Amino acid sequence: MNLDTLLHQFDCNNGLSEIINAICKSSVEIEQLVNRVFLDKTVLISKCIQNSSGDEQHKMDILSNEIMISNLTNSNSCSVLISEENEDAIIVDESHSGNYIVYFDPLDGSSNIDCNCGVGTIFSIILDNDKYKTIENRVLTNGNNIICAGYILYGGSTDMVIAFKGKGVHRLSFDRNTTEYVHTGILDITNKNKKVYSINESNFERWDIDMKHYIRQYRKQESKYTQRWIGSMVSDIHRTLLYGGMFCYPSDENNIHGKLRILYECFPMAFIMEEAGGKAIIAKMSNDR
Ligand code: AFP
Repeated sequence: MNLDTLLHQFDCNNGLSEIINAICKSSVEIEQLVNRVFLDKTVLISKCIQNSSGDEQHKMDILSNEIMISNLTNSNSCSVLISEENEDAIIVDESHSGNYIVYFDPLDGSSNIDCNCGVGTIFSIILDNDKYKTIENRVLTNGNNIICAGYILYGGSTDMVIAFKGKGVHRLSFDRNTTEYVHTGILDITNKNKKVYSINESNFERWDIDMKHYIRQYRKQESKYTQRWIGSMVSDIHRTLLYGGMFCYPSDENNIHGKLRILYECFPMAFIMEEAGGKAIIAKMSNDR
């Protein structure tokens, strides 16, 4: 089954399938950039400026962001685009405007790109219900309004994982010969039982007492857990979905609100995890990120 058949099966209409196709088209273009990263190294991974989240922005982040914005705008289905790489929300011109707000991180994990680690594009989509309200009153304040979220992992192969509300999580793999995404499975974490905990344990000394206590349970010999941390959320979540286990990034003394961005990383990944039968938990909520 290819992507079009899947979208048809799920009655993705009113512009939703156009948005997903625009994200797919973008992923194919971003994939080509990622593949060429060592050939055009000086251009593609040269460091640039800090983005709106305070992260260092690479040329790759900027190019990937431009690709996403251009394809999503041309889908004629989005009213607002909210990108990790842009300070402000992008209001799509009336002539191209549609019914949905799309959130995205065009290239998450880009600080790992120099060593050929899997990086990814993360997105989530909500219906733009009330265009008469100001943008501040229309954007996502929790993950419950998401109708579709997913990510594309640019790794050994390029995989798209996409979740629709109430319809589970689907994995599609990009076939470079036919240049199509092909359905390669339904992801259900409930029948995966590898004992892996995924956390940046080098922050241990900076966690609060409860967090230390929680992780010590995994460390115990009898727990039989092993630890994995790539440091690229898309790769770490992908492994967790496929094998089972847990992923977390707690706040610490240096990052009192946590490191991950709630709109671009936490909400979409929590949505995917829950659709796959898993749990997503937030211990402390900050309004800042
Ligand atoms: P970059 O996009 O700057 O590489 O950040 C990636 C990320 O936000 C997320 O994908 C990882 O899970 C997390 O940072 C890794 O953080 P540490 O470097 O602190 O392990």
